[in-house]
Amino acid sequence: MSTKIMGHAGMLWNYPDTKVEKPCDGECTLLQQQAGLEYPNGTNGALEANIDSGMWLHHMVHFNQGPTRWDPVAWDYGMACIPFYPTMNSPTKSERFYTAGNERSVFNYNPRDNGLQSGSGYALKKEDRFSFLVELMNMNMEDKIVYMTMTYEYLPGALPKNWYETKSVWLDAFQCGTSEVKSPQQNGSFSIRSGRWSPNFEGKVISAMGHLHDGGVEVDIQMTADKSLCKTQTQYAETPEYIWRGTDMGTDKVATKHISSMKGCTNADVGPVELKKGQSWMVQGNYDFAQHDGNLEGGKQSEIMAIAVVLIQVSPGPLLPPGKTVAAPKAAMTGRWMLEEDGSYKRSVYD
Ligand SMILES: [Cu+2]
Repeated sequence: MSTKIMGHAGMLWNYPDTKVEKPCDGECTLLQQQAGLEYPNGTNGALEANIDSGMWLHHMVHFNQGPTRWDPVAWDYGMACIPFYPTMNSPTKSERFYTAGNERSVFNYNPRDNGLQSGSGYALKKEDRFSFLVELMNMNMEDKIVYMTMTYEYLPGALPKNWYETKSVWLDAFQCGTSEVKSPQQNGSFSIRSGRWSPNFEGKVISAMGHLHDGGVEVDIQMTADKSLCKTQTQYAETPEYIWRGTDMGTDKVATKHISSMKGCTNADVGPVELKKGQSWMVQGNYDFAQHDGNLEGGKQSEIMAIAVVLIQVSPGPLLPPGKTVAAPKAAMTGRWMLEEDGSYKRSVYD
């Protein structure tokens, strides 16, 4: 499964692809998925396009639109949720269920591996429509052709008997904005965090995936003000593909070692935990530029992120959206980090 993208020297910024092939036309159950980036014919024998050859899967968001789809967190923002626009989606008719940065995280919808007796999966329906929002970076001076790939493991047909469906919860330091936050510091350690989210459905927590930019140390996912679900730590340059060996261009300095995976919020790590109404969820991204170099643009730390997607197991059948009305645009700014005139960073007043 692939989508052809023309990469030019520089950035392909939030490219919407609304014609994404699904793994099945009718019903099937996704067990696992992972995004990737590949060259059409391989470069130096390698098919994978990664930082060692100057190609970066900066960010991708996987949307699913359909009659039973709605996005639990973006629901509170309604039409004020910007990322849904480029792909002609809306939080009341579609949901963000998968995301990846260059670390190419695996989402495991069925971690228990009990054979076919019981399990959980993201159950696709015939009416579902896939779309991607893709951001790629090419650090080479010449154009490159790469394919963004999506690899699925799935069971054909309807959700097996005694299985549960999954729902993804998207927490973000700049929820419903670009997800990109201006780094509040140029050096040392600091944190960025989202506003609080009150669950509007209930289920069992399966696992969570975190996303930070280089310089990031860990993602702390909190269920309530005094209880952390788990912390997921960044791993850097575990394989040579994640090491940049190119030369810097002026004041643009790319880090040598890049995030290659995140560890710490698997099903085994989180244990039996429930997502419940009355909790107040939050994601915090902890950064330390003294421990890990960030990427400089024009001599300054480039934009950073703190995202967590929490996978929840729910009973099969359509999960109804909450009966409340969509919030007015002003309330939709809740939790947004605002850059003040003096260069400092403050949480939005609507928080
Ligand atoms: Cu990112």
